[in-house]
Amino acid sequence: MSRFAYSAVPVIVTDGTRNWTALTEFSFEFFRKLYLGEEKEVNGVVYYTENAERECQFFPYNTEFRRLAEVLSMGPERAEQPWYIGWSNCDSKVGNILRQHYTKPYFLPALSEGHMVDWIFMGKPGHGAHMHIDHVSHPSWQGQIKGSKLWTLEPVPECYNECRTIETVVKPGEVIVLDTNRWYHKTLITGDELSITIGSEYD
Ligand SMILES: O=C(O)CCC(=O)C(=O)O
Repeated sequence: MSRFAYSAVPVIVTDGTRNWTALTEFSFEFFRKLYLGEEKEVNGVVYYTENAERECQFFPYNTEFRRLAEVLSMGPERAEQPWYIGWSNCDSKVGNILRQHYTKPYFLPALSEGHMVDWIFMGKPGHGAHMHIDHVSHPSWQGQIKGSKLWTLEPVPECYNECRTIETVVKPGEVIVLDTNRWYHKTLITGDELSITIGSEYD
């Protein structure tokens, strides 16, 4: 706890997703069905019953998408092109289903509070998030469900004498714990699999 959980020292826990069924269950198709429901085609037009009643934040990064539903309903031609996005889930019905497939990582202190808002990042190899620092309330954990993600971490100026730039690849099944308020960070999906991660803040 003192060395990692609240020290702002980044750490990767290689068995951090122990017992999570998310590793076998989560996929693009899983999220499509979860958020959009079954698709119906009427006169050549595809309709979805949108399941999520509440939308939360959506990060389009370098894409034209404005909503998660646009991503999840894109056609095969668009899916071939570059895309990387992130969103947070505020819908309790969806959240309850997501949480059947993962728990707060086992290594976090029992008394630490998980936040009910989950963050999901998904997208193709060769893409990721630009370098930035967050202004959120707490440090975060992020579980790598599918694909591999290269993280580049740059220290804040106050720590230049003691901290160094870190580059590390997080692989499926691993969890990165990072204070994104204190480390500038950017990501790049490596390998050739779609990347899917789920994460949350903790205190
Ligand atoms: O997972 C990613 O690709 C980006 C995550 C991120 O930038 C964040 O959590 O602030």
